[in-house]
Amino acid sequence: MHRQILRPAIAMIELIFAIVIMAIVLLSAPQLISTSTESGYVAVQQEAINEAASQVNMILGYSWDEENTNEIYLPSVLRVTNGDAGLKEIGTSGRRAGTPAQSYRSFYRADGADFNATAIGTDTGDTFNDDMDDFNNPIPRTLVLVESSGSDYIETNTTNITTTVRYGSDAPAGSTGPYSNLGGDTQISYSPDFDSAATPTTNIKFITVSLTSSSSLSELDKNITFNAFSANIGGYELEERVY
Ligand SMILES: [Ca+2]
Ligand SMILES: [Ca+2]
Ligand SMILES: [Ca+2]
Repeated sequence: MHRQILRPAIAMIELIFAIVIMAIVLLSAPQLISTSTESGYVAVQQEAINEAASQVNMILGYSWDEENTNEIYLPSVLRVTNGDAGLKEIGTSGRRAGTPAQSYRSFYRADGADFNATAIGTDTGDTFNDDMDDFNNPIPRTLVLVESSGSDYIETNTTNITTTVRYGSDAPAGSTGPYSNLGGDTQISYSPDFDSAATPTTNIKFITVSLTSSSSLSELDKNITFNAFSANIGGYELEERVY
């Protein structure tokens, strides 16, 4: 027997639901468009933040000072003029307080020479940047430009990236120092004060990468700063372990 199920094409209640849903979709459309424009701003900003973060990481990968750039030798700890007293060489040991005698971290290079840390900036004979402070560049460079051409973009925005490398205070924080009092101190804390400048030369270099953008759009009108520091501790070699 042939059975047929009869069903109306569309029930009135379904039609009402469909109309209501369409109305909700249409109501939220302007909101979706505005959200996607804002996420475009965020994408531009995120791009700039990534660029600044990789700039910091890139600089941290370079030699601490020009006097550490000789690739024939393992970098030595450099002498500084305005460092914390506790970070000086103990006698003529070549070492700081607390540095094991077996450590590579010495004030003397393998050939017996020792060196003073140099001034911030590029150095005589540099054909390219080869140490951290060579990247000190107070002149901002344009990082991102959102063109305002036609109706595709709403705002022209220029984000500037500024990189500074400078000497900072290497003094221990609070009353926990000095560093040389190793018998008495179980903990020595250091809090970098990136707002202050130290008279060169010290055992710490501050690296600051700032993003500045001015815009009538609050989403883009933001300043973002990355700070990092690197210490004058010389280099080390990995020992080979034979099994
Ligand atoms: Ca050089
Ligand atoms: Ca250099
Ligand atoms: Ca330099």
